[in-house]
This record gives sequence, C-alpha cells and structure tokens, in this order.
Amino acid sequence: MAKDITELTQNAVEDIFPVESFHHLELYVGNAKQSAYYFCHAFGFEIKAYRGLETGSRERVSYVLEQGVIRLVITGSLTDQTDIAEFVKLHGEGTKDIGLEVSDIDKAYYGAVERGGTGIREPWTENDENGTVKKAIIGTYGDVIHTLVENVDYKGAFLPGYEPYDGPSTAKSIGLVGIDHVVGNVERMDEWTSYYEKVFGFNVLKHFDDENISTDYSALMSKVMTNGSGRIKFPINEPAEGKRKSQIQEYLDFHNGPGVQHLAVLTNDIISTVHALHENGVEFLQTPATYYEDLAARVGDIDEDVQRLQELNILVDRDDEGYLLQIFTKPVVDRPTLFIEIIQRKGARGFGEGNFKALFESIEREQERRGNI
Ligand code: TYF
Ligand code: FE
Repeated sequence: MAKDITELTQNAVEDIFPVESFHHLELYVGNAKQSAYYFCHAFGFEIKAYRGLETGSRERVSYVLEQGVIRLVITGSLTDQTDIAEFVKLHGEGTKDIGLEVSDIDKAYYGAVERGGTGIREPWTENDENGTVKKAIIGTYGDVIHTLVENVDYKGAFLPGYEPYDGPSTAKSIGLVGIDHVVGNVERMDEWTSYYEKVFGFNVLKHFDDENISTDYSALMSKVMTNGSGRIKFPINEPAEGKRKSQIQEYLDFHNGPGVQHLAVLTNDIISTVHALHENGVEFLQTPATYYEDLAARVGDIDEDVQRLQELNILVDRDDEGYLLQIFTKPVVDRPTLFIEIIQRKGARGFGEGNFKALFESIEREQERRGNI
C-alpha cells in the first residue's frame, strides 16, 4: 500500500515537459521600427539585437528588446508574402510566439507531439560564430506558437542570425524584471486547458467561473494553467453570457479568433514603475475613487501609501499568503486586443481576484466608449 502511494507520488511529480523559463515573447507588428521605439521609450526596454536587411534577413525585420530577464522581439514584414503580413492583416498587431526555454528539445518536442500537441516544426539546429542552439515549434490556440529553445552553448546577442544592435542606446529601465503570466482568450476554455494538461503536463492552479467574475457585461470564465515548476503561468479565458457583450468576445471579434490578451510583467517597485510609465505617456484603466475608500478594510496593513496608490490608479489584493499590487494599461495596439499588466507580488500568488469587479467595470466603461457593447 505504502509502496503504491510512493510510486503514485513519484509519477505525479515527474515533469513530462520540463520548461526552464520564458525564452522570449515575439510580437508581429506593422512597423517594427516604430513599435520598438514605443516599447523602449514608453516601457523602458533597451534594444539588444537586430536582424533585417543589413544582416541579410530579406523578409523579416526584428528588434530584440530587453529589460530584466524579459526579452521582447518586435517583428515586422519586409514583403507582402510573409506570415507576419498575413497575421497583421487578420489579427492586427499582437503576440505570435511565447518562446520557452527547454533543456532537452527532442524530449520536449516529440513528447508533446506524441501527447497530441500540434507539431509545427521538428527540432533543428542553428549556429553561428557565437555557438549553437536547437529550436522546434509547437502550436497553441489561434495562430500563436511556442518556439522551444534549447541553448546548447550560445553566447551571442540573442539567437543565431541576430547581430548586436548598434543604434542609439535607449537604456532607461522603469524597473520591469520578468514575466509573471501570459493570458490567452479563446472560444472554448476547456479545449485549451486540456491541451496544456495533456500536451505540456500543466495543472489547473485556479478556476474562476462566471459566478465569481461576472459584472454587467464582462462575464468570463478563466482557468490558470501552470507548469511543474510553477514558473510558467498561462491563464485562459472564455467569454460567458452577460447582459451584453463580454470583453472576451470583443477581443475575439477584433482579433478574429483566439490570441494573447495580456502580458503581465513583474516589478519590485510598482509605484516608481507606474510613475515612470505615466511620465512616458502610457494610458491606464481608471479606477473609481470609491475603490480606495474601503481598501484598508479589505486588504489590511500594507507598506504603500494608499493616497499614492490612488493617484496612480494601482489596485491591491490580499490572499492568505500575502498581497499583490497590479494595474492594467489600455490596449497598446489599435484594436481593443492586447494590453499590459504591471504586477508586484508581496507574497500573494493569486491574480487579483478581489479586484475583478472594479477592474471589469472599468473595462466595460472602455468597451462602452468604443461603441462595442
Ligand atoms: O490574469 C488575470 O487573471 C488577471 C485578471 O480579461 C484579468 O490579470 C482576468 C481577465 C481579464 C483581465 C484581467
Ligand atoms: Fe493578469
């Protein structure tokens, strides 16, 4: 009996898809030069690497932006024939690739495909004078992919094919340190949460149904998927019936199907990060003053000055392990699709459940201004 349990436990903890960390996030855009400028000057990234005509890349141009351990690749098309041009035409600008760093690419790729994952490209090797990497591609919801990267011994600026960027420095970090989670909007949540369970061995960390989180219009269901190490978190949302159009449905309509809804980035000092973002002209969702009236009663003692949080529109939520602070930008592209969340965790491992009502009501005010509900 005891032996069975031990065996079971060992099976349960065996990670069928060991992921080290996020490797990069790649956005497909209409004009990489200008988008890169926006992310650098508004969000404090620095351009580290580049590929384009000057480096022999005749079809795609990419700027690799860094801050903390975040690597954001901004890619545009140099012809009308690429998947980039097609993506941007259909979806508008948005996230194409959630790149994952793995230690054993063959095991990761072939295992995933065997378990029902969509194989897009089998493992291949790339190298240049700076070393070697192995890559492979697995598909996920919509036109989003997971490029798997195994770094064999690579020491270059980013990946083979990229050169160090030699343009003017844009280094003015606003304190973003890493990626907390990446959220997908889909038509059928369970289809994609099972995909992450089956193919990648992820587990459900949290489940929010429409009862928990419906306001007048923004009804949605959400499950947070997490990998074995807990380092990668992928919440997946589905629209639910509300009085009028769900914010998730608005996304699906404008994006023309499933895709990445928001990127949540970590800071260790949200007040100074958000202050800098305001100075840089980034627009945030507004929180009503009433939210801050009962904040102290709801979250108890916190280190930050509530007055300052209110000035900056920062939200707070507490769970049994601590609290978190978060804020959401308005969409950062033309269509009401992709937005950015800034989050600071002080112990809490949740997603701001206590803020859902206030947050979704401010999203609804924006939907109303856009004429979409
Ligand atoms: O990632 C989360 O779960 C939170 C809350 O449409 C959230 O950031 C959930 C759904 C949504 C916007 C924010
Ligand atoms: Fe989030």
